[in-house]
Amino acid sequence: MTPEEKYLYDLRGYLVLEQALAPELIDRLNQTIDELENLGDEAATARGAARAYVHPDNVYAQVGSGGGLGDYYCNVLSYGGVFEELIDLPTALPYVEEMIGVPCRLDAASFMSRTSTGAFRFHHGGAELLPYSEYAVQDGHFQCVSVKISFALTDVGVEDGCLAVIPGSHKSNFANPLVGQVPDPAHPLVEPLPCRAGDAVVFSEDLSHGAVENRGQRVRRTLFYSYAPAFHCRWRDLADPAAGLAARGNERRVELVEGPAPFQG
Ligand SMILES: O=C(O)CCC(=O)C(=O)O
Repeated sequence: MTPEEKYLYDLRGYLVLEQALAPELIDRLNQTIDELENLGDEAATARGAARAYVHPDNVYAQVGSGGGLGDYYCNVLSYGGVFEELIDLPTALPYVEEMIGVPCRLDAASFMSRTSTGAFRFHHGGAELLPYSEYAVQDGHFQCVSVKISFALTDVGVEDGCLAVIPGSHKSNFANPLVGQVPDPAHPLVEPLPCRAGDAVVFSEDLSHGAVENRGQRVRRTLFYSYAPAFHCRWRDLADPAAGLAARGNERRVELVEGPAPFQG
């Protein structure tokens, strides 16, 4: 990270990496998702890409009404294929490693599809002590406990329900009045982060974040990859790899998925 990137990440709690995904990689990711979406639920599950549909009683999600498959998340690592290329992406991983500051691992990866009227309410950044997401700096080095990357697979304007954050909230010491609310892009505390397909937002999970309502007709496609210090466990089955990962011979990917030895030296 450059001195300016360090300063900005510390100040705001996130960095935008423009065009972190090459156009041909975006195409292959979207083609794979198209293929999976053409499968029924059972067939997708059999391929390792089980879909979890968002239900109206979800505490954080406002369910979209855009038709098609509706709003859902799905595992991507247990499918494998092109999604494995993002585990150790050279344009993004070095940022994560520096933000975590100790041996780290992937603890979750998922795909999210959100349709018209869908949104995600603000969470975190409310001065709570969350052992799984604390933002910290020690002796001039980041020691973040959870760093997430949101990869845009489609262009996402504010009207398409982009990610929204409250910059600086990862360091706040008072209750966050906006937690639990759908981000209002016009609110002075809220910063919507419109992206082009291929852009990545790297953020501390401690930052208050959510997504503004999708008021357009386009489906928003996003991949989330989440990293943590090596001593963390995985989020449920969200980082379970597809069979044969080790045999595919990329040691760094295997190490990030298995988790390196947490205490070295
Ligand atoms: O939709 C987004 O960009 C945010 C989603 C999110 O924060 C989450 O799924 O935890």
